[in-house]
Amino acid sequence: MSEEKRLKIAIQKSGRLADQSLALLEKSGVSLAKSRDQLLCRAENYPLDVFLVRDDDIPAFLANNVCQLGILGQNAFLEKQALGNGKFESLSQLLPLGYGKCRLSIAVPHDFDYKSIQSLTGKVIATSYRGLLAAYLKQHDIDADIVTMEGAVEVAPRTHLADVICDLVSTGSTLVSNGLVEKEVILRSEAVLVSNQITDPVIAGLADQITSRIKAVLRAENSRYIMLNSPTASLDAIKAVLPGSASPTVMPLQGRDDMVAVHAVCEEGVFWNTMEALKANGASSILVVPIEKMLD
Ligand code: PRT
Ligand code: ZN
Repeated sequence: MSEEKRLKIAIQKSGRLADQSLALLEKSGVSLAKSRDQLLCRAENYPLDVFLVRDDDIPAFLANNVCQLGILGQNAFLEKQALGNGKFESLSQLLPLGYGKCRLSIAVPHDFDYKSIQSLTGKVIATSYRGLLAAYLKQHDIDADIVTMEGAVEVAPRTHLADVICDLVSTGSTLVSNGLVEKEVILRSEAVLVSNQITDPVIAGLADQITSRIKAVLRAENSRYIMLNSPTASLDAIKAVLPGSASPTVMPLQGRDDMVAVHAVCEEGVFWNTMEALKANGASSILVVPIEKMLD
């Protein structure tokens, strides 16, 4: 009997994306043996092996076809492509995943007289993203020196290693506590699902299936099911207020000619102001519930 073909996916072993990447696979119906100490984790109920690695290694795992799918920050992926001399060109981004959001930005000390990107001419910029920074400077025709640092980029100006920095920012508190001010956003990033060019049709089928399950999970997470009663006369006004819902289901309410029940999937958040607007238009008994799974 031929050996079962298994899809292989690489995710971050530990770090900012690790927990959410694992949780996303589990929500997609893959149950994994819990050990985190090993490199490889076999799914028990799906032909999938999960490689737990450093995010920086994921593009190489894909380029060498050790894995066919990977989850990493778009920043890390694009930086590898920018530096890779074509090695990572055949990899493609399939899907943004909505977590690990950050931006790659240029920040300057608060007493730096920054007028425009031209102010960077002749300056020394410390970064862990040489490839993306160099491309950005080239695009803006700026001649500056780049110093590559693996970590603690934010201390470079204070230690006179560099004039300014280019680093990832999420809340901005690291910049503030180091007396730095964000001036240019080079890239807005989040975790992405990346794939290599899959030639085996069985593996390609598995990759498609996992990708559409992940899509469905993300859609369900962003969607809400809303139920309400509407006066028949104000149905159009209420439909107009329902966020991101093309065609709600409208049902009669027994014994009431003047009222109908409206059910809809809203593919975006339903906030208090929407509920209040629905109420102002005559809606009553408004119920908003999360959706666990969704498949078209
Ligand atoms: O061990 P391994 O190599 O796998 O992990 P790592 O240390 O290289 O990466 P990790 O876990 O720190 O980050 C993984 C990914 O998370 C990054 O590639 C980004 O896509 C994403 N991400 C999201 C971030 C941040 N937000 C972030 N804020 N990565 C790093 N930071 C750092 C940033 O470099 C700076 O030092 O956090 C600091 C700034 O944060 P704020 O909140 O103070 O602005
Ligand atoms: Zn890393």
